[in-house]
Amino acid sequence: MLKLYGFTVSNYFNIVKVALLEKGVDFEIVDTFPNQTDEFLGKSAIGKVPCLETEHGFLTEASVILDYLDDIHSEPSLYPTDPWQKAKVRELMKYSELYVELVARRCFPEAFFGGQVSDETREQVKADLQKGVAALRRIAVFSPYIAGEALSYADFCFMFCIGPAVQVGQMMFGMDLLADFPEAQALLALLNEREHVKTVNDDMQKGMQAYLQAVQGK
Ligand SMILES: N[C@@H](CCC(=O)N[C@@H](CS)C(=O)NCC(=O)O)C(=O)O
Repeated sequence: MLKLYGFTVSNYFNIVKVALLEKGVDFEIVDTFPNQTDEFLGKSAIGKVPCLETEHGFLTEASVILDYLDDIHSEPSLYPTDPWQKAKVRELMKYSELYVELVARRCFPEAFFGGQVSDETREQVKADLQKGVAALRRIAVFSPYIAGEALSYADFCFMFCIGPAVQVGQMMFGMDLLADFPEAQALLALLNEREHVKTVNDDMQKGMQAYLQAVQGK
């Protein structure tokens, strides 16, 4: 059986977890915080989660895992069959990750972990976040899903990337990234109605305390 390593608060872990649930694939969760032990580096070479254990070995990087899952469990597929439409879904996934989540992540130390980031980082993140969200908006469809009429991986990537970005926007800059973005708000409301999204979000809330204790205890 597939084993998914990670922890319930990790947004990248949750993208893969919700995909497995939506696809109805049997899998087991191995609760794991990112770490640099030799044992874990033997599974995830960079020590990050998620990491998927398969009959062939270990696989890392959320989007790579998603591709693999769609290849081995193509029903239901979370990619369009049309190559162009599939590429557009992947483009949306990239934008969510590179230009929204990874930008916001630079402020995670201050927003979530009691640290501080430099004024330069703060200003850069504020500008880049707005730029990233505006860019995503230019290529998103929202009818009602982010890539069009069909649910796809891009919806889950968007949801789990914009979530922390919105939190960073509020906590660091007192700014609501989605205030003038009703299409995104409507999509998030739609996705939050899904049974498996609710499960993932409930588990995230339950795991938050343990995670914060583990991080603060370091
Ligand atoms: N590019 C990676 C990012 C994964 C990632 O950043 N995971 C976080 C948890 S949400 C992590 O393991 N962080 C620990 C670290 O950066 O060392 C992916 O797509 O899977």
